[in-house]
Parts: sequence; C-alpha cells; structure tokens
Amino acid sequence: MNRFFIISTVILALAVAGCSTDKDSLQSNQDSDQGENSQEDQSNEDKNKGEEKVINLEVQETHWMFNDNIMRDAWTYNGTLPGEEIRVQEGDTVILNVKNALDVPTALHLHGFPVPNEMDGVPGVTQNAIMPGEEFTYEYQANIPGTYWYHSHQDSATQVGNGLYGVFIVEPTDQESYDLDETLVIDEISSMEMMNMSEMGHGEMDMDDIDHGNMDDMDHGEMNTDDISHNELMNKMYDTMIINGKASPQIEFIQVEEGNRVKLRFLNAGLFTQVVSIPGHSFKITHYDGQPVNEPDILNDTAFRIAPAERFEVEMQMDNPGAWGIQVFAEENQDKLNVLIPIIYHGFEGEELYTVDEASVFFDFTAYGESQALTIGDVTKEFDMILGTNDGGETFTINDKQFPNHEIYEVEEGDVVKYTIVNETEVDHPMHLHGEFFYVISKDGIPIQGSPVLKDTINVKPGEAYEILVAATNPGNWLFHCHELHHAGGGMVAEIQYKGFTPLFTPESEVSNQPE
Ligand SMILES: [Cu+2]
Repeated sequence: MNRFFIISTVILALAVAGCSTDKDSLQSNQDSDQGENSQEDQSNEDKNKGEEKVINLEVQETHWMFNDNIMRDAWTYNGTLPGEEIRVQEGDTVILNVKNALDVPTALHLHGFPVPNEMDGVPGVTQNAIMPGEEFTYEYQANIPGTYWYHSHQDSATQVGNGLYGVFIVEPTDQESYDLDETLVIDEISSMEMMNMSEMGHGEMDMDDIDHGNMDDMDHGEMNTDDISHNELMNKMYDTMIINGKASPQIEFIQVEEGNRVKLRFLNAGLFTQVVSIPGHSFKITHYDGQPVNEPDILNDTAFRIAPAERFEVEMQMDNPGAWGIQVFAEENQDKLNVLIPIIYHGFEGEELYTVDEASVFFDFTAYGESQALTIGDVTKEFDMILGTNDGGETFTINDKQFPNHEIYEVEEGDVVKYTIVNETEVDHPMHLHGEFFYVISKDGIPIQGSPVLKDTINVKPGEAYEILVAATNPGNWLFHCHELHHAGGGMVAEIQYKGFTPLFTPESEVSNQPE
C-alpha cells in the first residue's frame, strides 16, 4: 500500500461533495429506516405474495452533465444516467411501462433475470421494437433475488452507449442487513462530441463532424488508415470513466463510519474489461451476476476483473478509518480509463485518498469458495461456440457465422446443454446468455475447484476455453451474444431456439428491428 498523490481535482470533488454530507447521511438513514420497515412488513406477509410494483420509464433525450466540463446529449430513462435504481422484493410483481420519447425505435431488456420469452425485450426476436411515441408494458414475477440491470436491446452499441441502462435489484425476503448497500455502475464515454460508433466504418469517419478541440492527443491522419483495428479505435475514442453517470471530479463519494458493514454492488455497463482494487480492507465477493457464492473466502490485496455486463457483489467491514480510493481501470486502456471511487470515513472528508499502487494478485473465480455438487443432471446436448473474427477485426463471428446469418442452437425443454466456448480472437468477449443462468464447469479443461459459478455472462479472454451447462427450462428464442456491444453489432450473436416454440408476436416488416 503506497500513498497515492491525487490530483487536486479529487480534493475539489471532496470539498464540493462535502457540502451535501449532512443531507446524504440523512438520506441514507431514511433509506435504511424504510428498508427495515419494509423488511418487517415483508416478514409479516405470506412470503410468496408480494406487492405489485408499477414503474414508468420514459426513454428520452437529456442534456446530461458528466461533470462541470463535460455535457452531452444523452439518452436516458426518466432523465437520469443511469436510469433510476429499481429495487423490488422477492415475490413482487413488477410492471414496467416503457414509453419511447426518442425519434428512433427502442426496447428494454432485463439483463440476467430469467423472464418469460415475450418479456425479453429483443426486437425482432421476442417483440417488435417500441416505435417513437409508443409504449410497451413489461411484466415480471420477481422470484429470483439478485442484482440485475435493464438496458436497451435495440441497436445496443448506440443506445446503451448513449446511456440507456439502469440497475434492477430483487431483494431476497431474508435480505441480510447492511449499514450501507451501494451500487457502483462503471462505464466510459468519449469526451469528444457524441458520435455513433456503430455506424462509423473506419473509412467513413468524417473528421469535420468532430469537435477537433477535444482531439489534441489524436493523430488525425491515423484515424483514416485501414490498419487501425477496432480495438485501437476504441482505445482512442473512449477517454473518460464514469461512475453512476458522473466523471471525476463529480463522482459521488461513499461515506462510511467505522464499524459499518457495507455491501457494494459493482456493475460494468461499459465496453472494456475493468480491474477493481479495494485498498486497505479485506473483503468477500458474495455474488457473481447476482447469484450467491458458496462460502466465500476473505480476500486481501486482491484485484478483480469485471467484464462488460458482469456484476460483482462485495461485502466488507469498515475497520480502517481514512480516506480511500477504490481504483478502477481498463486494463487495455489504462492511461485514459482509470478512476478512483472515494470511500471516506466520517471525519476524513477532504483528505488525500489512499489507494492501491499496483494490482498484484488477481481474483480467480475457478478456485474461490467451497465446492458443492451440482444437481443439474446429465448432459443431453453438446455444442461448440467458437468466437472468431475476420476482415481485420471488422466483423465478429460465432462458428464462422455472422448475425443475422447466425448460429442457431436447437434445444428441447428438459435438456441439459453443454457449450464449449473458445476464443480464437485477440480480444475479450463477455458472452451473455438470455433467459437462463448457466454453470461454468471448467476453464481451459480444468474443472472449477471452488464454489459453483452460476452466471449470465462469462468473459472469455483470448485463447481461453470454457465449458458451461444450461438447464433448458425456459422455452423461447434466446440470444447468446457478446456484450462488447460493437462485437455484437459486428455479428457475434447466436440464438437458442426451443423446439416447438412459437413466438407470441409477428415481426412487422415496417418496424426497424435491430436486436444486435
Ligand atoms: Cu466480443
């Protein structure tokens, strides 16, 4: 642990944020009071009968201040970025009314939660896109606790990139109590004028449309050459980390008291694999993608990687007073994409942040927690999922096929399906399955040694191979795609189809459905 000399802007942030300390702590007291009350209410009720929670979301264009210097036209749910955190209790019925006030079609996908197929929000696969001015109502039974998120699944690289995402939490009826339960949504933006990267072929990039003033560190000539890979372009484009929609120095700090028991829910809503280091405290990783880890061990001086769309829940005891900075950086683009999330003990406001000098040990989910036998049954079907690329990194494939001429895996209800996922490219692919969780059972041929790993997104690094098992219990047509959304846009999308399943909707030809 070394002292980290922070830039003056962070101190400024603390000074600014410090003004609202009283209000913040009052707010958090109110929140925890409400939490206790609703928990008592809940325990007095029949645990299977929840309430009906109605949430109205308007998809709209919003001027959003990322900090005092960066303002952009973002696309938001109800005018905030991220959209409001939706917290419901296990057993609730959730009704989400989505109204589209944009001038392009949209749709809402509830990521990770096993919804009925017609509620999955994938245009052209499970519904027609919600046209401008129209509404669509999603209804879910919140019967599986966890940390999930909602986001657009229409032209995702553009729409999620513009800000259409938010966190969705289902609290279990036996929710443990924490002094603080904070959600930290990691994302990155380009501080340049907004551009539509998914439509930006390398040869088409029109430099006249870009605010040159913000591009001082770019080699303009290089941008038009063909030898720049998608990855290099990404690293040039994205230069600013945001946490809960705010860039430094306006990132809201987490205020704690000595003795607090704290839960942090990390979500990566962006496009880069991020490294997270928590300084000065031991911690446990209690959930992957919202699902519990069996008997998690205590970790010290250990960084964990969180890939696009993944969630990690961390539990820690606040026993080391000070002003700390949780370090988050993109491994592939560390110079530009790095940030400290201040976590400050009462009485240490305005002090310099201590953080981790360098990540030394990396978390390994294949050998974490206690092993437990799976009761999923014997494998009935096996498929390969080979992740590839061609055209110099312009297109991305699964089994050499590119969406919409994509790989279709046919399964039957009751199948236990094994997929072997192999990454033959040189970049990460966080692969996300809709509709069902999967168990990761091996990495590079070596079985998982620790807790069962139940996830909805698995990051497959270059050269890696994973085996996963899916119990086919939720009939429908489900996408299985890369969550680096430009890769999905470039074709890295497969689909699982249940034999005999017929979607409840008819694709309308005049509707512009763009599921990838
Ligand atoms: Cu990918």
